[in-house]
Amino acid sequence: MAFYSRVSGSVGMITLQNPPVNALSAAVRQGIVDTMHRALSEPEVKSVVICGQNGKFCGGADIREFGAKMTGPPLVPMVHLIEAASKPVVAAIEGIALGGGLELALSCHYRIAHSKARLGFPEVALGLLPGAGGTQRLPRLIGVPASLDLITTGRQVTAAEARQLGIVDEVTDLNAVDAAVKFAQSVADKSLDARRISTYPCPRPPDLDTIFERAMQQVRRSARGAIAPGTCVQAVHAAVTLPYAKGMERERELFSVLFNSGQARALQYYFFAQRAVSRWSTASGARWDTSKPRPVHKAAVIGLGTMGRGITVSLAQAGFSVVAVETQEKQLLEAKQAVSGMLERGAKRRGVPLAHDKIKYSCSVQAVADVDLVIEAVFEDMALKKTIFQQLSAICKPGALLCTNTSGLDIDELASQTQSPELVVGMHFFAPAHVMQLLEVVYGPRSCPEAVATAMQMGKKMGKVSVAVGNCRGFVGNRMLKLYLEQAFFLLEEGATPEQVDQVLEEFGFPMGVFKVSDLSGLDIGWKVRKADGLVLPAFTGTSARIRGGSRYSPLGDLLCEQGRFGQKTGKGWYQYDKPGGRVAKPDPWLFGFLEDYRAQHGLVARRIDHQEVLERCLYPLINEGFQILQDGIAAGPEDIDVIYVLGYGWPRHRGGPMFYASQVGLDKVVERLEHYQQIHPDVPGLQPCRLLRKLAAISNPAIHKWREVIQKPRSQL
Ligand code: 3H9
Repeated sequence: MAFYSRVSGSVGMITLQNPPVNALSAAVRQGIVDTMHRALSEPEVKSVVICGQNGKFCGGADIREFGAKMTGPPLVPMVHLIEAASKPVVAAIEGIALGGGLELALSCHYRIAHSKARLGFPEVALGLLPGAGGTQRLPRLIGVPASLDLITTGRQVTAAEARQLGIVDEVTDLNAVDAAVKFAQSVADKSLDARRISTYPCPRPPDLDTIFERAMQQVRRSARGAIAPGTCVQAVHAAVTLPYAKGMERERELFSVLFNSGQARALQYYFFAQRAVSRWSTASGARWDTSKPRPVHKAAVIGLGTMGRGITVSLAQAGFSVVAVETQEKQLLEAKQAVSGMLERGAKRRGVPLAHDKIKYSCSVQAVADVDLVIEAVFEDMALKKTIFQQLSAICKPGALLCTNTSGLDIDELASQTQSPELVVGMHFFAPAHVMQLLEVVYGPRSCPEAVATAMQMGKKMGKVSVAVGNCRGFVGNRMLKLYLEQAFFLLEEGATPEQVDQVLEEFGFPMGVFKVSDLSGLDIGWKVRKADGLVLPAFTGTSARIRGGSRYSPLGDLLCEQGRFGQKTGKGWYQYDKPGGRVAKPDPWLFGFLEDYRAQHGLVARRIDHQEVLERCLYPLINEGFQILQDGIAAGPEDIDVIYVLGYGWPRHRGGPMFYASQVGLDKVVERLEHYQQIHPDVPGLQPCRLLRKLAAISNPAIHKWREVIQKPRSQL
């Protein structure tokens, strides 16, 4: 709601009250309308200040209300009421003025911001556009190019930048509400004619068409199929080309298209999913609210390859003292140089404080004796990791947490090498570790709740979104990815090309198709793992070359590696590149010949595979594995899986994540298509719908937030 008070005799104060971010719920909107009328009717009141409780102006429309029927006064008439007021209205912006919150501020006649406040229009990230006049007022205030930047990207600006752009009138380091009250008193008698932004003409730059064409191209390039950014451009276009009232009509039409779209639903689901994963729980019943993290001041990283370097940078930038260990002197020197470069680039590009002095380098594992937490980041080699964990267990001080950055090996096996298996957890970072936002925190059956809580909190301090997952081969992300990769290989065997598969996946919204990603990360990585798993057999012909453990297996990746085609690094992989290390993928005629020979050798007849089959064959087995993961209790809920896929694997955010996508497609349809493909390819693994998926599909597609009720029932009942 909104609370009304009178300060200094003549200033009516409206305080928004809706924790945690004073979002504009129906009650708050009603409160603003009622208190505005009151302030305008009280003769003693000469001016009005609008502020938010608890140091936060307003986080925008209340997203929690979006799914329900609209009640209370709408936002647009509310902002018009404020702008049309006969008494000056001043916004006192502390903390945040976002989305509808900034629109509320723009309807006021003046804006005073605290120096630490952040302002912006993040609607685009929710699949929306600023729909309470933001697309029409902002361009009138700060011009078209700056408005396009803020509205299409959702970028938030500091108070200082807002002042520079002309969004706020004053910035203060002192109490912004007190400053606003003083300001309101000083302008009490001033004319408001020049203060109503809706009456301003919209600046019309001479190169208007070029600006909009460029903006459209830019959003098309980066949006990967998301419709909101382009629609934001159209709404700003209306501000320049139409009178205000007509522009508002256009804004309403465009907002309504977005609001009712599946993409907005997906993005809003994702907004809450990303927050829900911090309220983690484990299969053994440990929980975020009952488990206390241990203090960590000093951490160590063992192994300074690509991952170890990124983790070191991330830790140092988060303010931790780091001992970085690499036993080979030459590699230590190289790593030191690389880490310095990464820190400098971080400082230059993102303004992160330089943190060279936080890192001590050493060639000896003994140097980690006094740290609170170690992250092992050596090669994916179980024997090597086991030796390191034995050493760490002997060297580290009692109570130190021992973490591994393995991307899929057994945490429990590593824990069993130590004297305190309860202090062992996985911290699975994604490359490049100082950039990627995702951290899978993997708990083993013996990991104690404090160890999980500590790793989760460490991730948060490093600016990551941490997701707690159980221990199994590949954990959540890579376990599901295996199914996706396998299907892509099978599609090549059956007649598809890497370009065709990649194109379908890129049109779906992945930044890169599966084969381009494979070339980028290096085909040899998977090859090493498959070799260690005994899957790579010496070359021989016959059907057994394509069978492992009774299931169909495609050795295509292995055969490419045998040819030295490791991807970008060797200039050849699924595609060809102009040189080793080249980035631009070109179809390779050699590969077409190779695939033809391969098919001929194995008696496979190439067929035409359509777009839909490529998509369903790649995505549905991955989704099915997601349900199996839920069934096994490896992930607590669909949100965990979706956040992992969006942040770690390039799943398009506007499709919500694989589990949300499945809920939109319809679980019965996913089951039906999997069964269809299973009938045609009975030897292909991963096509049999799992019990949980079948069960949920059978109870007529419950909404995704209801799945947990089914999942949480004892597994025997699934
Ligand atoms: C809009 O305004 C449309 C209009 O243009 C037109 C309409 C016609 N509503 O992120 P945090 C909750 S669209 C409801 O962990 P932080 C959030 O769920 C809106 N709840 O904290 C969480 O709840 P819980 C445009 C909201 O400090 C808690 O607050 N506005 C809203 O890291 C804390 O959030 C946006 O898109 C909301 N609007 O970051 C702003 N916002 O504790 C979106 C937050 O139960 N919000 N909550 O998990 C944000 O960007 C960040 O939450 C914010 C705080 C920067 C505000």
